[in-house]
Amino acid sequence: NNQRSILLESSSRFPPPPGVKLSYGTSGFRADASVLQSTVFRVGILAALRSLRTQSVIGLMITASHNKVSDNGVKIADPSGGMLSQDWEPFADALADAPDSQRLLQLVDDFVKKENIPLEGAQSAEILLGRDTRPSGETLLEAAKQGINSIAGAVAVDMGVLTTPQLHWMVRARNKSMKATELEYFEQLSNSFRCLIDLIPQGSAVNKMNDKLIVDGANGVGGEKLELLNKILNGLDIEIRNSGKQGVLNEGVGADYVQKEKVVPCKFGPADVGIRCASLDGDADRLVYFSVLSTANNKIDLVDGDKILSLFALFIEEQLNTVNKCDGDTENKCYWPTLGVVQTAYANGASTDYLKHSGLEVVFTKTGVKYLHEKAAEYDIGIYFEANGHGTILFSEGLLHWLDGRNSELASTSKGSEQQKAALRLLAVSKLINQAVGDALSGLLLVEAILQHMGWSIHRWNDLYHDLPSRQLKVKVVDRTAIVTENAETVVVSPPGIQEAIDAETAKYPRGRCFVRPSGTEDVVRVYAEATTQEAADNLANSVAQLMD
Ligand code: NG1
Ligand code: ZN
Repeated sequence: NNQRSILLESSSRFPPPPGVKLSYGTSGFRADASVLQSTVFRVGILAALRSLRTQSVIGLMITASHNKVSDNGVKIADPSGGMLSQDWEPFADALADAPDSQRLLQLVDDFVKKENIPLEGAQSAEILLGRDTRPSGETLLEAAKQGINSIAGAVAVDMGVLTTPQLHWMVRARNKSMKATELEYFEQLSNSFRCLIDLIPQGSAVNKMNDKLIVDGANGVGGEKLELLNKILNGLDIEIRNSGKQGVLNEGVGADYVQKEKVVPCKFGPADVGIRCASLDGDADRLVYFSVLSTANNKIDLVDGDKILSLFALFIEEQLNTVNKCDGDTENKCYWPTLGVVQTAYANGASTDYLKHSGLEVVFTKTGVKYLHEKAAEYDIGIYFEANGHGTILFSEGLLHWLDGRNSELASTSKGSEQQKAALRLLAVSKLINQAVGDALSGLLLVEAILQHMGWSIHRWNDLYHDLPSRQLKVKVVDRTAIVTENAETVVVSPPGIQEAIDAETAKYPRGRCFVRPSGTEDVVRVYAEATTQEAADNLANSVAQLMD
């Protein structure tokens, strides 16, 4: 019939390159841009089917984040704005892998039956498309459109160049029947930021804090968007460097570079010593802070995702305690929401100790935002961050409802009280922080608001705890899938004997901690080691790396 012949015809125009096998990893499909046409076309088909199946708006983002500029990638945003549901990932792999149009058609046929997808009905599907600033993005976006258009009733809406979190936010907003343009996104961020600033307690050292923030935009989309947002913000002095295409995307710049290498990014130098600086990654879903050190050349004090998490957790906990202050008022319906903090094994041990000592509940998941997000969603307020700066705060509907009620009640009994202000602050945070996915721009505004609230400099913040020295290594092995881990990737269960050998090495170092796992995005095994001195961390990592051969 008609649908079949359209699919056959269009897919024959996007033959898969021979010998390329891709899989939908923790960040969708990623590869050298030159081999991605066929995959992106097919992900267009997948997005259309997902939209028909869920009867919701779906997102398709073309980006390779912090990877080099010649790479690209594609990933799907589900109706909630989160990552594609994990039970569709095998279908994504199979689609990308189909050797020819006939086999592709067969796969689609079978899947449509299995999932009961209303194909060729009166149903319609809508897919929002976004891409980062990579030059290959334009033609890949065209391939995605053709994939979408080969499914009857599916409509592709090109939202242009966006950060990954902007696209996820738009998908989420559309499915809540809200307007979802870039302007609405910027307005929500700037209004909720303003709200937090207006609620800063009298006497906070606000003026001292009104100093400049310098942001490294990774020569990508994040800097460009921050420039636009900055025009409608007030209460912040931001200078943006490495914005748009000033230099090569991610080369010597960006959050991944700064966090992994712990060095000063391009266009930053001695003149910036002591100033509060931040760095975004290539698609602006990661954020780290740093300050340039005066002493050694090229060295920085890194304020990573763990420390952003700690700052957020501290602030949220303080506000929750204030909202619930009972003031001897027996009528007061005190309700203690569950607050959970989610980390991975890459979180610095000092951060975990700090969070636990602060009385917070800390849980661990496997590496990959989809796992952290899922876990955080189990709490009334769940805060998650990877050490590399990807994370956000999730608020349950129930909690937001309770906060709304509490706020109205307090507005009539004790308007302007600290309790009411704390409720308003939490509501503002829920609007400022991106509930769909980690977002460097909204994260940055929340950090800035909290630092002003506390009257803290970046140095005061960085002193919350001191990172244990750590070392990360990559090891090339014949078959990385031979390494099987458990317990949030902290224990190797196969091959036998490896974990015992790692334990024996680790035991040689005071406060030593070490784990290995196969990377989900590169063909390597990653080794992470931590100890009380840099030399010890290096030695531990090196000796465990040798065990991998
Ligand atoms: P892999 O390659 O699986 O370690 C990396 C990051 C993750 C996550 C993903 C997705 C590290 C150690 N790993 O995963 O945290 O960001 O990429 O982009 O940073
Ligand atoms: Zn990214």
